[in-house]
Amino acid sequence: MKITDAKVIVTCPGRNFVTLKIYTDQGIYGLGDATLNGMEPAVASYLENFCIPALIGKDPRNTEDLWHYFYRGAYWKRGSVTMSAISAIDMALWDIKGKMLNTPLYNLLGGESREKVMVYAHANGKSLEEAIESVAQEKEKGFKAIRVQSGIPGQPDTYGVAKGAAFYEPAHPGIPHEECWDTSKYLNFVPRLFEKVREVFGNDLHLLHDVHHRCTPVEATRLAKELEPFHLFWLEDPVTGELQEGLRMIRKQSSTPIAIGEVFNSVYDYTTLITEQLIDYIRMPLVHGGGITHVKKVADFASVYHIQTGFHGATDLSPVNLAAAIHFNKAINNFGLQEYMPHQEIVQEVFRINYQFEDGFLTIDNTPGIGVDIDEEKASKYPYSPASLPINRKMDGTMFYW
Ligand code: KDG
Ligand code: MG
Repeated sequence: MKITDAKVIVTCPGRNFVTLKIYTDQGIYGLGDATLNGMEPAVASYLENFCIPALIGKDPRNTEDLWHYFYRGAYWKRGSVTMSAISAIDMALWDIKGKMLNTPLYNLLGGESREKVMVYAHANGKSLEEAIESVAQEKEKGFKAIRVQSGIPGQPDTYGVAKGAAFYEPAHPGIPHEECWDTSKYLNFVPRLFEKVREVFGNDLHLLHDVHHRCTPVEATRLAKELEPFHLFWLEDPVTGELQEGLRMIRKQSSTPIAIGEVFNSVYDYTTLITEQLIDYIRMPLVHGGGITHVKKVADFASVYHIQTGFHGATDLSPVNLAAAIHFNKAINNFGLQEYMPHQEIVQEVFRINYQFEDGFLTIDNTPGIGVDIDEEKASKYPYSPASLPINRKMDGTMFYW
């Protein structure tokens, strides 16, 4: 079996997606997600100029060797752009493998460890009251786990809060727009938010919160301790993950579970965090973490240390990634929770999906491979539209993490 061709499809049905399609001499093709929010053309270019020419003529069944060809074989390693490209190649090859063997992807990753995967919703509001209303709406839809983000009194912008009635989408047309941030206002407010949410909804609902990398270890430790009475399912990205040792202080002083790594792309981002048991959930998704081949190894490594998966699943990850993640989560033993921000309806004009939400869980059908397809004619009607993620400054203008 040989790879005969591959192409990159960039489309914008409401938001940008990059999809890699790999063709074989046996009429089977595979799809992989290569979307990296705000950096789509960079990944497309790496795929088109460096990866695709090297793929032609290779045997698509050799997923392990091809992963190492593009990772180990490349002198310049890691980084979100190249790892997203490798992820897409790997995902598409596993899609081909499943189609070739006429079986859904989860059967190749361990079979069925569970029938359905629990997912969490996003609730957000410009004020505490609006956030509470939003939690009620998501609970009404059947979600058993809900992430809560709220506007902070006295602070004009807050991560995770939708501007209008529309869905929360952080990327905006053109160059990055600027947001501003005040950590002390945030730290004073968030425990009050969760106190209220528990008071209104009781203890059964799983609650999550995303700090989005904005605290120092000492600030994050204070927050994790003050949130302890409200029993969060997880506190996400409490500090930036660039310094893995930064998680030690939080871990030593608080029992609030920690999830980290939606911006990670390698097992080497996780080694200290896993071996020292500094975290509880790995967030690195298939689309940015080197695909199924690499993330399976990270998940297996994590399982030895009682750490579970909690993959990133915002709307800037395509349906191809989400379907692959459902297969993955269905198969492994140490699945924790999957993020689920439903895509806008228009996305389904371009992508035919094979998963379904019901009562707080996602299920996937038995279509061979990953099971998602793309309508290229429809995709071509929605050309790439440049958009960037924001940048963030402290109130005095100092550049900060977004
Ligand atoms: O593109 C960036 C978003 O995917 C990210 O900000 C979303 O933090 C996020 C989350 O937890 O979903
Ligand atoms: Mg996040």
